[in-house]
Amino acid sequence: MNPSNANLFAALHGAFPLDLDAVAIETDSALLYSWRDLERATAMLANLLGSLGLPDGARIAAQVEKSVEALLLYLATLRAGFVYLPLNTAYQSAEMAYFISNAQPAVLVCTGQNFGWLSKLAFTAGTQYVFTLNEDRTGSLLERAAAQPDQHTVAFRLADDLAAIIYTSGTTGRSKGAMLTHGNLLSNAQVLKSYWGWRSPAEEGDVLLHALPIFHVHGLFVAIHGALLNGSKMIWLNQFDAKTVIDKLPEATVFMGVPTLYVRLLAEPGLSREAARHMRLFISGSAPLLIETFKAWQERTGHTILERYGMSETAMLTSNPYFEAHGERLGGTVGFPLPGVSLRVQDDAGQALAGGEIGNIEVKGPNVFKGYWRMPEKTAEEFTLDGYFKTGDVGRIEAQGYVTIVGRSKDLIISGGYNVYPAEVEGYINELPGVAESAVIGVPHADFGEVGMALVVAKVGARLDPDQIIASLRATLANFKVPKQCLIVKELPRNSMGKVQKNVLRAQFGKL
Ligand code: MLC
Ligand code: AMP
Repeated sequence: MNPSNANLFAALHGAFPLDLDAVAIETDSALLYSWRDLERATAMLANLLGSLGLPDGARIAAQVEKSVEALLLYLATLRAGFVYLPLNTAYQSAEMAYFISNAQPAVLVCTGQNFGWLSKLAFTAGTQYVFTLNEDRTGSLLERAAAQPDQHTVAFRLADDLAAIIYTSGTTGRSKGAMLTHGNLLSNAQVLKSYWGWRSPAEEGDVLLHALPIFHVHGLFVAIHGALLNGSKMIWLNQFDAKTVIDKLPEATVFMGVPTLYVRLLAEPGLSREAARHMRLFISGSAPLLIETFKAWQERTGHTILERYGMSETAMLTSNPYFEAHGERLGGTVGFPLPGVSLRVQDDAGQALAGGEIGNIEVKGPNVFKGYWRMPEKTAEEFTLDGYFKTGDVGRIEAQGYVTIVGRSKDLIISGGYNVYPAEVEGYINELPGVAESAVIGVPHADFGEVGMALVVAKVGARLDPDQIIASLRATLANFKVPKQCLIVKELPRNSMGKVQKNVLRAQFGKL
């Protein structure tokens, strides 16, 4: 028997409602896209990609502002069977140079404003085509696609074929591309569809209020696949703005955010039970949700936020229950392993720990990625001999099965839902003139949850200016990676092995 088409787009497309003229996406600037528009536009873009003579497995990289057209490019890439590579718009030239040289995309789509330097960079690295796409729907990508037919047969793909590469920074400072397959993404989306009780358009259909960036797992996969696989309308905000979200809540039923979005919404007097009356579900993830935020949200809106836990390498792993029959939604926990996900807690020697004991979280399941792009050794290091992926998160499993994350074994700062690897930032600081060494630590922050602080030691006889260090980093690194504070210190505390004791630094400087 021939295998069926496991292309993720085929499943999303199969879930489009019968009424193709119904609204699929409504933007905050009152643009309406019907399901037919999605169908035709993805066909035209897929035909454009297909007309370029690209080899199987070609990467289509995009560094563009959030827009519905950027979403269409993602869907068209799946449809045409290529591999999507989304890149945060905050990335600067050195970061982009690395991603492009490492991923070697055949096509790069960027904003018109960045075309000059990015196309030079991409062509030098062997990229064949560079198109532009702007927030206002101008640019060569759509111009070229407009001449293409609006019919397209979805490319045949196996579940194990690559659908996307998501770069996540590494503990050594070099980013790694997590390779996600059609099967990884579809299985995860299907599990979440039933676990979170998505309501079909035939009943009182769900409407997703989409306010997250679309270059990471949360906004691109969890939110978008959720809505599309359910044939649900999306209200689309190109940027997060707390007031606009509150204005739109009465038209929506589902909202997903990182904790910072909930903190900012709580700061708005307009957030009330009345504003959230129509909502069915608020979901939080990507970073720890403080119990104060969880409780404040319950008090102000009457809704209990559902917290879940995931990673770029694995998509979603655990979730608090939606249905009462599955249990209570417990603040401070990330809920239960999702159906199909096997999650265990081990000690450093690889021995299973009893319930309630704190250790390393390891996972296995159809959602777990295929490996790091062109890094077989790194991939092998991150898996156990019996095939579990080492998340780098530290936690415990409570008696009733709830998972709690208590920390991380990886040296990582999560700031406003974005990951910052201290090693990468320290690498740049250490190259600055007059710097002997540095340590970047995460310190608590009311808005972003956690932010970076740099502690820098000067070379003998050198004088360092903290503002100058911050200014230099701003010119090189994505803005969210730049430490919010820099202090010059005499020395860094070290243990007997010579390793910098970041816990000591956090205890000393964390409250500043
Ligand atoms: C912006 N800034 C940040 C920051 N975002 N600093 C630290 N951390 C962040 N996350 C800084 C900018 O550098 C700038 O500083 C100032 O804040 C204002 O910038 P802005 O662009 O106006 O900020 P804003 O638009 O308000 O963005 C904040 C935000 C955004 C919270 C809306 O960060 C965001 O959308 N975060 C969501 C990230 C996300 O989707 N993560 C999911 C990863 S997937 P200055 O000094 O220049 O003024 C994942 C897996 C999973 O983790 O489980 O989901
Ligand atoms: P990323 O590499 O951007 O995919 O980030 C994944 C990391 O985010 C995980 O390894 C966790 O450390 C963290 N994370 C995601 N969701 C949660 C959550 N609900 N609570 C705590 N940490 C989380």
